[in-house]
Amino acid sequence: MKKTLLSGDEAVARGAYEAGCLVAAAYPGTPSTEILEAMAQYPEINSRWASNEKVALEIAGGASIGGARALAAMKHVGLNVAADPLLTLAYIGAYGGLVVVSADDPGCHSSQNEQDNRHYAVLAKLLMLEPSDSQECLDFTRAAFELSERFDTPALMRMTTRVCHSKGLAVTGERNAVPPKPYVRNVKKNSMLPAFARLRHVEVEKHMAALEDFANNCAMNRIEWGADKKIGVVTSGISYMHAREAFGDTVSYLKLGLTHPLPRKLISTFARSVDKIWVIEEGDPYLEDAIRALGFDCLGKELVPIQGELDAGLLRRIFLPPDQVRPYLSQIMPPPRPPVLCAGCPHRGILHILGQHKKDIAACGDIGCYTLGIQPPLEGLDTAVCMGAGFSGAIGLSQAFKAAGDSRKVFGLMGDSTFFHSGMTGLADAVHAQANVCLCILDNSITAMTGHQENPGTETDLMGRPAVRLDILSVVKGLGVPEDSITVLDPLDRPKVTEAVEKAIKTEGLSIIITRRPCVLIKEVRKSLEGRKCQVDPEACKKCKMCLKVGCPAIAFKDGHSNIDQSACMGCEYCMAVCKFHAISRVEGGAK
Ligand SMILES: Cc1ncc(C[n+]2csc(CCOP(=O)(O)OP(=O)(O)O)c2C)c(N)n1
Repeated sequence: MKKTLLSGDEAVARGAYEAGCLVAAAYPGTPSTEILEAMAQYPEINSRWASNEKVALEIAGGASIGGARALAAMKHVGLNVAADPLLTLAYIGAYGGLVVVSADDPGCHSSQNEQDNRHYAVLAKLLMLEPSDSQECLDFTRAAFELSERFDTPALMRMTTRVCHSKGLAVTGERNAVPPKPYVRNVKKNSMLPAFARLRHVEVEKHMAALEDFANNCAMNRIEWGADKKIGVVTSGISYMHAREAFGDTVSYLKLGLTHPLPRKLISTFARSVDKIWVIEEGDPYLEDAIRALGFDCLGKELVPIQGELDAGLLRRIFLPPDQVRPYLSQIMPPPRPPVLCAGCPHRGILHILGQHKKDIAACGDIGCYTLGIQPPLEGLDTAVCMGAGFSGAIGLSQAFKAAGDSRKVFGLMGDSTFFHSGMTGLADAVHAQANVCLCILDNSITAMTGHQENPGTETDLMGRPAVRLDILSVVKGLGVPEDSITVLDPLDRPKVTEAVEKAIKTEGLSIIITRRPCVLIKEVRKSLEGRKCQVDPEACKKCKMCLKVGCPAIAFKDGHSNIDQSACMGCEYCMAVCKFHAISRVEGGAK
């Protein structure tokens, strides 16, 4: 028996490895990213970053149809992108076990919403498992592959940030090298034409009924009796850990691990055995609604918040009398530190210039590091909705402006990874509709915000294999944008970016700006910049604070003038281009 310290994400990867998974695909997104990064360490599994979550799930679905055990992982909003194949793969079922991991983000640590993806299990009619710790992540993933094949359904592993990122000891096992099943052409099962889909739906309902019987009796759903039966807590996932920490053995628990289909018999047995039911769950009243539908009264969302995360201290404050609540939080809180673009970030240049033109333009942003350019002092963007909306939203906004007689030019911005994820389709529409927009692709040669994952624009893939690098300029031209409407430039070249933006404002119709400069945190880039620093001459500084407007974390106003923190400065020199008084210079002796 070997115990290993694993995060929940690493434990899912280990569980998939042990279950004999052969194919894995994902699109990065916190808190799910580390699952595929960990899977890439097992050469037995063909792991890759897909260009988006729909593609990832379709790759895994194809592998399952081909008889191989397969996994697709994504963050919660990624499941929206993958929802189309998800709901139909539920009808096709699983020949090779098919596991879909959704990592939800209660509290929006790094997401644009707090959606509770347990609803997807209901909507798509899927088996759903909710692990509470790393051991369960490993064990449940192994079980998910087996149950997926046994009940002919994709299995949804629903995790949340604290389960994904907390580390715990997990007992690891050997790999069960399940060979792929022989491929069988079976159009009635694998082609969801209406006539076949109607028949498959009947099967899906049968599988769900059989799964509910299983859920009522499986070890993943268990009653843990406490000191007495006055209070019965119904809970799942991380909420179980918080409840245990808050109440220990003073209450009884119904700990649910297989949460779709819900074990209604088991819930009823538990509910009848206790005097009062507390439902402790993050997010929506998923368990609570089911309990009420069974005719039991309970305490849930009238006390437990729908928004944000739970913790043991919060649960004690909610459920225990004040004299039993001991202080739980530290009295000293760290000062708030809102996220900002890194020192030397190439996106800073174009965002700064767009911000300076904010009266003449509106700019639709997207999801990536550049989203940080919405906030002061940059204020270079007006909107952020979802991946891809930077381009398609710009088309709609420009049409609204036209209808309103508003002459402002609309810009749309996104990064290279987002362009491959869901920007190319928006661009196709912009070309087709002859939209009056300027669309900007901020190519920093990597998927930066989630921690530098490969994408179709990189020369290697997740497993370090050589890959075909797609050239964004060629893609843009291939989608029908004439060469004279495209400007390629360095985003920190202030005069050129200013000229390109001002030209786009004056030009009617579609124009494209592609900015090219690699993320400053890429190891080789960082190394090449070693020793490159800028400094302020206090005598020459006129205290105009223009350099502070670029929002660089290395620049601060101290001792009556601007200062550059040498330990943070990356020597990008954008502040030098902004200072009208030439008070900023390169530190002599630094690398050129
Ligand atoms: C549908 C969806 N999938 C994944 C994410 C997570 N995510 C946020 S930003 C980002 C990367 C964006 O990369 P890129 O467009 O290249 O911009 P960069 O961060 O490199 O500037 C990802 C994957 C998300 N928010 N939504």
